[in-house]
Amino acid sequence: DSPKFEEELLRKIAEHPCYDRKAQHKYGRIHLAVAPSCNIQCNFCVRDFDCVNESRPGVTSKVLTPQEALEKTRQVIKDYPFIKVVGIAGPGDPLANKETFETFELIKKEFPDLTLCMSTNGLLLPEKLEDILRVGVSTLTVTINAIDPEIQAKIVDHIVYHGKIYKGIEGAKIQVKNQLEGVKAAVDAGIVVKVNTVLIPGINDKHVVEIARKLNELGVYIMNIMPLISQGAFANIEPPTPEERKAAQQACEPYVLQMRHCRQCRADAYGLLSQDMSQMSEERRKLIKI
Ligand code: CLF
Ligand code: SF4
Repeated sequence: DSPKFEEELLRKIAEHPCYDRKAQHKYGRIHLAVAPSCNIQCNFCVRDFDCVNESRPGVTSKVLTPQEALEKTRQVIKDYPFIKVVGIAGPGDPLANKETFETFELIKKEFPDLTLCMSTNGLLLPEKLEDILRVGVSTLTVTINAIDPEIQAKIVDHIVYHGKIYKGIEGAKIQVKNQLEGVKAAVDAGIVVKVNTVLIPGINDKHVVEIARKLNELGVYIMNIMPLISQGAFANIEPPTPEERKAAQQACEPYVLQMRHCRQCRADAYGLLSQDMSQMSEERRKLIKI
């Protein structure tokens, strides 16, 4: 680890609206919705919509090709030069879509100074880490809702891994193992890792501190505890109250830095976190041709 590399990473954190609370009002991000497929089935997910591991409920982002994504980035960066981060966060799992890597390659070639960011369920993280590093991703989010496979099995119905379906505990064991190994390898390779945890009352609410302790051990930079979105198989579970979420964050804080300003963005959001420009008027969209 050269001092120059460290310095560069610190700059990236300071300019990342999700990783640094102070950066959220100054710097923005653009999400490129190039990744429609997913390889797992979370019980709180309805796949007509964006991945809710890093997203807002009930929205469907239009999927772009890598070339369209590059074009959109050009247009948006021209109008919003304060955007410093290009993220791929769905609408499915970025690692389950080869377009994710094609897109990052195109962006890196044209915009070498932008920070490349990605959010994943982590199932394919160990085997894709080399590609992630090759295309230049430096900030990575992994959604970890449990480190105990018994609990994870209640949250994810099944996974599709190397062409085979694994249900319940069998799938949970594979996913948890890959997530933890993948996070460790990513941290060791110099990627700044964030973990998103969906707080699900009665399922993992008593388990989050155990997750936080593990994240500390693995060298995770920041943890984002998000409230459950009650839909799909979990439609009947009440989401946590703001007080319950706050208590969970407080309990985890001694182990890992807490993110408290998440906006649960769409897979095609852009601008400052506080102003989601993807919801701007049609006229404005046409004006800047996106
Ligand atoms: Fe996007 Fe996520 Fe990167 Fe940020 S969002 S891929 S880390 S650039 Fe940020 Fe949005 Fe919350 Fe995500 S506010 S949903 S944490
Ligand atoms: Fe849905 Fe995201 Fe879970 Fe895939 S990883 S099932 S897209 S919430």
